[in-house]
Amino acid sequence: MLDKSPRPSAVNVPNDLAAHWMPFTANRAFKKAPRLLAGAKDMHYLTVDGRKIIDAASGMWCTNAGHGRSQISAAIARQAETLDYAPPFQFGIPQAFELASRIADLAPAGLDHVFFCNSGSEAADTALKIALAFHQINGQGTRTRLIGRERGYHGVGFGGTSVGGIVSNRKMYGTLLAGVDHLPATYDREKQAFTKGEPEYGAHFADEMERLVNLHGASTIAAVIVEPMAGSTGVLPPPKGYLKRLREITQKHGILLIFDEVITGYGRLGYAFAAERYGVLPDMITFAKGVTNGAAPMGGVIVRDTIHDAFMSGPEHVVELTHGYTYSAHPLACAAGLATLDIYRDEKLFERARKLEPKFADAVMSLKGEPNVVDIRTIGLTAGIDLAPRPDLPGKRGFDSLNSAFHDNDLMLRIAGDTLALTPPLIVSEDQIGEIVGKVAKVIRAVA
Ligand code: PXG
Repeated sequence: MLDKSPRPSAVNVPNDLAAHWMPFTANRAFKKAPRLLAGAKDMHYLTVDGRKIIDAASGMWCTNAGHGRSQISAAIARQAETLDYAPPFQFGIPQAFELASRIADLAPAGLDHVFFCNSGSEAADTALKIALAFHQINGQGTRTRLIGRERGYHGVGFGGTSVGGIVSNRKMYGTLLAGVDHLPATYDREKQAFTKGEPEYGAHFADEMERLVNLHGASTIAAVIVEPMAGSTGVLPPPKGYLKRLREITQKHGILLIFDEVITGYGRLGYAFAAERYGVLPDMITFAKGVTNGAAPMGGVIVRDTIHDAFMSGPEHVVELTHGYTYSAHPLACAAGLATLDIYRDEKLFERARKLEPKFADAVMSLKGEPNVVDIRTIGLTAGIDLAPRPDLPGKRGFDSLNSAFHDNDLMLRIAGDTLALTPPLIVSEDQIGEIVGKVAKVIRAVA
């Protein structure tokens, strides 16, 4: 039970929730009306007051196989009993090598090596550092510029924040990394509104990469990082042909292309990775979240053999890449990852997402015409629903939706400003899709 005993607190809250400064949360509002979770099973969370709420967010884009998978928790427990921790520098555990091989097998051919870390943020920073180091050992040390994209999200490290394209995440943190530039976002509501899947309009946004090359010089640019589908800023599917064109331009100029697949990896778009869906081979793929079904923190970077191999020279006793984390390839995360990949394979969850995609898209698109709905985008088992902002209060209608969903409609969704994001576990049934969409309609009416 929640301890409600009075304690001195720095802020005026109704209970003892003061000490925990919550991440990316409106803390004062939360502590006045907490959204507290106590359990989870399959498609549902259980609240501390005993309500069962349907999870239309996979927690936070993590639990693609649904909650409370005993195969995963048993694997973690077994691993904790057998080998709780092992140093990942200069020592190894078999599970880390096995998991890396399994992940490389799922990735497109040529992406054969996996560097482990603990989160999507670390994965982004790791990929950017590998890109810089690669050019240096490849004799092209002038390639130091990093290119991101407006409305991109690559976590909260200084690297990821710098290449990220969300002003509120950037503006408080000084000058960030030097030498970073951004592509424009790929969204144009007038031309794309209410599209299922990849919009026809917008491949030309990739040509902006040529403009950046002309501005800065190809010999100064190390890498471009993009999410194949921008998730955090409200589900922006890539325009048809956009990613292919970005690949062609980067390849022509010797610039590495990094796909941030923290959200799109492990089935969200119906494939192991979006790179497969789009038939585009990047130089690196970052992943996190779904790799362990959210049950243990883990992230990583899948690297092209040519890049990896370039590091494997020099005296053999010398560390080839001076980078890594105390918890890289943590035993509990490796155990969770192996059990998770078993479930994805045995239950064919990526294929399931692919099959459900048209039904999911039709169901969500039926919300067109509800009050204040100005756009709906769907892709894989994910959708973004844009609500018109309340006058002079951007983000308030979205925030009210989160609360209406949780407190009044037994629904968990994600919000990005005034956009509602739906991204249910891939085990969701057709009936449950209908239930979720019905609840979302009620939420939208409640905040009208
Ligand atoms: N890259 C991408 C594409 C992400 O979506 C990260 C990196 C950072 O991962 P970590 O593990 O460091 O948080 C993310 C994280 C949302 C939401 O509501 C999305 C994320 C995190 C929190 C909320 O859309 N994505």
